Parts: sequence; C-alpha cells; structure tokens
Amino acid sequence: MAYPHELPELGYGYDALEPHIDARTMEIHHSKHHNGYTNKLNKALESHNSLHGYSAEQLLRALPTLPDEVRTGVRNNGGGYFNHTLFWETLKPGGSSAPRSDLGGAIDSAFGSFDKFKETFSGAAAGQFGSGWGWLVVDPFGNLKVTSTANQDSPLSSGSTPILGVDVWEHAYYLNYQNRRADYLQAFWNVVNWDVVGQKYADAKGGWISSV
Ligand code: MN3
Repeated sequence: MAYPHELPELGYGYDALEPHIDARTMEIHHSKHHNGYTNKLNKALESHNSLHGYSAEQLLRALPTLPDEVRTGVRNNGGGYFNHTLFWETLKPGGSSAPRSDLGGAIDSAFGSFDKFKETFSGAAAGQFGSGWGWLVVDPFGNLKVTSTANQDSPLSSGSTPILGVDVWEHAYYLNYQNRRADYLQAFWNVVNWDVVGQKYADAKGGWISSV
C-alpha cells in the first residue's frame, strides 16, 4: 500500500455496473484517469525517499506537514489515487439495498432517515460547483457528516474519514448522462455496496474510539 503505488483492480468487470454506469465510462475512468493519478503520484514521490513507506491515506492525512515541493502533487494525484480507490470499493453490481445495523442507525440519527440522507448527499454532490466529489464522512468527533470537496481534495486532509464518495467530475458521467448530473446521482444509489461502506464506518469509529 506504499510506494510505488499500484492501480487497484476493480474487482468486477467494466460492464458490471450497467446500465447505471456504462462500460466505456468505467474503462476510461479506471484505465486512463485513475491510472494517470497513480503514475503522477509515483512521479511526485520518486525523489522523496522518506515518504515511500506511507500509504496514500497517510500522506493525505499529513498533507499540511509535507514538504512544499511535494504537497501539491500529493494533494492532486494522491487525492485522485485514494478517492478513486475508495469509489471502486464502494460500488457493486446490483448494489445492496440499504445499510445494515450500526451504520443504518447512525444515518437515521444524523439525518432523520435513510431517504433524507440520500437527499442531503445528492444535494451536496449536485451542488459542488465544477469538478469534485460528494462525501459521507466520519468527522474528527466520530459523527457522520455529508460534505463535498473540489477537484481531488480529500476529506482526510481536514481530519475526516470518507466512507462513501461519488465522483462528480464530468469524466465520471458525461458519456452516458451528458450534462444530467442529477440523473447520474440518482442512478448511483443502485450500485452502492453498503456492506463495504458499513465496514468502513465500523473501522473509522474503531479508529476514533481508540485514538481518544
Ligand atoms: Mn474520476
């Protein structure tokens, strides 16, 4: 999980998320965009041996403390590397209908209901001006929050742990949805892997509790 960072496998075929996310978009997104972030992250880190032992997540959490000459490269390409890795992990052909147990209860407490959460999340993602991401995060105090970031900025760099993200760069949806970002965001719910998101929630809460 450290240098040289490797493009992760999807774990499913490029066509597996059809019709919600089309195969051509998935292929370009993974093999060109994500691969590009991976290569550029490695290039940025190449001459910084002291950073080679760290994962992208660790580097992004430590972003403000990184040397000036590598910070922007990690912010953009380490962010692109980490965000897309999370994105692929939390998608699944056919999805899984709703979060179970701990996460489901926490979503109801934080947002009122699962439907209200989806509305809030979609609203944040739809309202992100230009390129960026919509997020469900565990904040530094262990609370669930919906947020969005510009470009490839990661919630990790402001102390939160993202457990679900949706890419709203046009490259994520334009071939199939053109300018209809809201339709893409609606379709996204059909392919979310809530089992993985629930596990990430449990891990983030565990990390939070043990760090207090
Ligand atoms: Mn993308």
